[in-house]
Amino acid sequence: MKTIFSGIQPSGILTLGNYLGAMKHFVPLQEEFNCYYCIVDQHAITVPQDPAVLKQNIRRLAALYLAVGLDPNKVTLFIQSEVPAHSKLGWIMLCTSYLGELERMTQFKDKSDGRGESIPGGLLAYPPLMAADILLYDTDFVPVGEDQKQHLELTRDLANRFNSRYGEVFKIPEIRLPETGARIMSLQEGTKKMSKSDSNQGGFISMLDDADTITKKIKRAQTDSDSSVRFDKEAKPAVSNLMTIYSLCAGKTLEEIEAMYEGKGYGAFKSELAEVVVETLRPIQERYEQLFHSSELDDILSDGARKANEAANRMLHKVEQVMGMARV
Ligand code: ATP
Ligand code: LTN
Repeated sequence: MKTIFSGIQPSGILTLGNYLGAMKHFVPLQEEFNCYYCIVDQHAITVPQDPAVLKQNIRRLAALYLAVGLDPNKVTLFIQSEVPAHSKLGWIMLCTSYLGELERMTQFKDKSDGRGESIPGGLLAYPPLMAADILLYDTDFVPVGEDQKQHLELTRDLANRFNSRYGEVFKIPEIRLPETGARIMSLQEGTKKMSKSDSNQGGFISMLDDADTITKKIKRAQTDSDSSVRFDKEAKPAVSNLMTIYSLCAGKTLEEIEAMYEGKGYGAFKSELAEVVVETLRPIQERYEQLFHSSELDDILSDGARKANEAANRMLHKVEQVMGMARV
């Protein structure tokens, strides 16, 4: 059986972009693959986090993973910091990296922008830690959104570099991008990806937003200058983004959506889009509420950490052996 690994940061409440670009695709994969899904709290602390909020976001993310339909009997769901091999291999991967390649990462440049002399070192070390996450499990495929493409390429480079120094230890993982929805854009700024850490709340729909909030955010979403509901990423990026969301939530093609709203303008389109999004999130939110407060959630995470530790320690040991760091 081939192996899947993916991670999501508990750096806020997940957005519709996280769901459509990543989490939604995790569910069918559990039927065919050996899946590891991780709450990457050590990645989240690369920018300052409030302890109480972080704690809550970790639990929220765990509950959401299950609420979308992941089955703990089929997948290993765990918290990164509960598996120390991640930070140990992360250090080794950092030592395998070159400063130049880390400084070239777009996410590093975006997140360090405007911080002057106070750029946290963790932002630079972020991709080697992500490489460690993936390489610990002999991963074949990594399902992520498009923003992670560069990090995946670096992971492959680091794995190859390590292998050519020490022998074939790591499997070289491949990225798996969704066909559509790999990059859902902000509702307010069409050139920025929808992001849970956006300071502009109107830019994203959170997976836990109530119906009123979702409707308001969609009504206020940016549109393009003419009033036709037509898909054209270049000329009409804002409406095309809303149409992508519609298509993924309702299971309709873009052509079907164009036909439905021909001659109708944005008003009708937006109010029906709001309904479609509310209905997509409603069953997830209901299951989420039950899971968040359950002790079952803790049992699942403990069991996940146990299974992940077992697999990760095996790989870490192999790495330390070839490097001359293990006594046995
Ligand atoms: P942050 O804003 O804190 O940097 P984020 O919202 O970008 O976080 P991550 O936790 O880093 O989210 O990403 C989780 C997964 O969601 C990744 O696979 C990522 O590629 C995907 N993803 C994030 N934003 C989008 C988006 N706007 N469209 C599609 N996929 C996305
Ligand atoms: N960098 C990713 C989160 C992440 C991840 C991973 C994704 C950390 N480790 C391993 C896939 C595999 C992000 O920002 N979305």
